[in-house]
Amino acid sequence: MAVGKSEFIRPLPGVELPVNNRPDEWKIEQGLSGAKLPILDQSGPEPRIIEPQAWPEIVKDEAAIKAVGDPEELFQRELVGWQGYVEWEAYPEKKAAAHKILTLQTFPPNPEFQMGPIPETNPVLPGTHWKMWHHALGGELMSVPEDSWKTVLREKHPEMLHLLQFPYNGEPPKRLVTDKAITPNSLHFVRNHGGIPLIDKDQWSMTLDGLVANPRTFNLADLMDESKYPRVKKLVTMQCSGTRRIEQISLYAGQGDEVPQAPWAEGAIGTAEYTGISLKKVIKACGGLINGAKHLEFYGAETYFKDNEAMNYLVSVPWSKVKANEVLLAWEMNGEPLPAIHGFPLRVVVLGYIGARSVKWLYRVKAIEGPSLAPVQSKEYLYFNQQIGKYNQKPTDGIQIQEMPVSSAIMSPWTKQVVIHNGSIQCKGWAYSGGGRWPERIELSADGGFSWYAVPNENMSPKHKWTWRTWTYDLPCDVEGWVEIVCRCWDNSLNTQPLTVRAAWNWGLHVTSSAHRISVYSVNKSRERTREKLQRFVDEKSPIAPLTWPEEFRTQSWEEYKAFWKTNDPRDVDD
Ligand SMILES: Nc1nc2c(c(=O)[nH]1)N[C@H]1C(S)=C(S)[C@@H](COP(=O)(O)O)O[C@H]1N2
Ligand SMILES: [Mo]
Repeated sequence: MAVGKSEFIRPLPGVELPVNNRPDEWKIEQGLSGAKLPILDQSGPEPRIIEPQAWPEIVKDEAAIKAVGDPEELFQRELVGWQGYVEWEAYPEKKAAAHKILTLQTFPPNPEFQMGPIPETNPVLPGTHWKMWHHALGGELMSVPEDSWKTVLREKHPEMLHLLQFPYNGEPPKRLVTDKAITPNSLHFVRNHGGIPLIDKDQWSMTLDGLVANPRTFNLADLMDESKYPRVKKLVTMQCSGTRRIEQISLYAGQGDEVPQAPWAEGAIGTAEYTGISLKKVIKACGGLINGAKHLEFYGAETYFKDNEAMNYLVSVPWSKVKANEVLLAWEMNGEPLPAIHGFPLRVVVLGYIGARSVKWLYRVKAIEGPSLAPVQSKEYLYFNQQIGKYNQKPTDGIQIQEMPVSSAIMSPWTKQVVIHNGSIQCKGWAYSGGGRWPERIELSADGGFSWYAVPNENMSPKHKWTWRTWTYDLPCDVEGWVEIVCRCWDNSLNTQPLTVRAAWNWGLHVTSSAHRISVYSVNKSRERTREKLQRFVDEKSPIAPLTWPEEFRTQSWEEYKAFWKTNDPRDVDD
């Protein structure tokens, strides 16, 4: 009987191995355990090692927290029929109370996953901090994490990849991302910054105020009045600027914003037909903008936490975008009422901008002079220069991301996959460009980006101004072994994608728009020998996977071998 591996490496009884290093020293030296790597400080007269530091002790001043007040009263539901909605922006004293409670205690650190192994669980990350912050305030927020998860299970497809349980962030698995050019609602990715408010549509209303001539409140029936607001139906691709972040995380983790966020792959993008009206018409109904208003700030009903502050979800878009009729207020998604998870009963849909501006569970639109100062607008969703590091950057160093650059991704095959083919590898994926530009040409390379084949037009889904195009292509590939398949898109302005992740680096881990690269192990069955060999695996009943296992049968007989040397030059020659 074979000796088990663990038996083999166990030291002999009574023999102590003379080990001075920590057991994982080799892994640390090789960068295979980045989170534990000590910092090397060379800035002083002598080099110094800063070991990973222990997290400060968790503290909680129960008495002082209690003295702030009764959570049931402090943080109560703002409106009848709006489960999970606590209003913050209208009550500075309430914000102050929440801040006090959050700073009278500390929370354990988030588990490291960017520089450590990503857990093999679904949900991948639990979102422990966010749950704790909601529980720390209590009141209406107490049951939000649990209620939100129930909504996920009710509304989303059972095959969704749950990247972050709370706030819920999920994307469809690769095989379903581009299965249809229009994404079914249950498979559309979800990016939440907080809980999912459950709003009774009959109790819903929205206020338009700030720098408008006549501030007004609208209910759904008002907005659905076609005699006042012409109905708009638009096919729109929503893309989170974090899409494909995993490529940046896997190469060089380093996020400007320390909060663990969804390690998005290629599925944080989806396309749906939205029904609603143009926001411009609603602003007109309020008598238009006044006093130099240039931006519209959107308020989402859920609670967002940032730096020990509680707030609602706020972002803004410029008036020029609204004026062009490119900002919709939508209540239907693919012919159905918006699912709760996508903003029921009404959300903003900003055509051609990153998803972050398309505010869900909208309850207020405020006309303001400059871009919103709220953190999602001013401190997050920023595009930094590559040379700005974590300890150097400040928010004004980043470009506020609005329109995504042209991008594309391969959904099949998967990276590291062994593909048996007949001379061409069947590939499929998506391509998208922000700002109302669209994919004109999609190109694939089987040699790392030296030669490119164009996907024929008939293999691409129809062209629309605000949407992606899905595509399929049989990529010619003669060689065997590892090949690097690359995909890139040219949009109608002839913008294309940088060829490497590093060439378009962002410390904020947003906008991974480089050409998508995957490594595939090509097995070309159109080659006779490969075909025969594969048949032998079948005949010999021998497993063909995994790649690194030796073959269990002889691949050449001695007769064949000797015959070769008789008819060919020998290994060495004398003259
Ligand atoms: N109220 C609110 N609106 C929001 C968000 C949010 O967290 N809260 N997330 C934004 C972000 S970052 C994205 S990418 C899109 C995602 O839309 P979806 O969840 O419907 O796919 O919603 C945007 N609207
Ligand atoms: Mo997003």
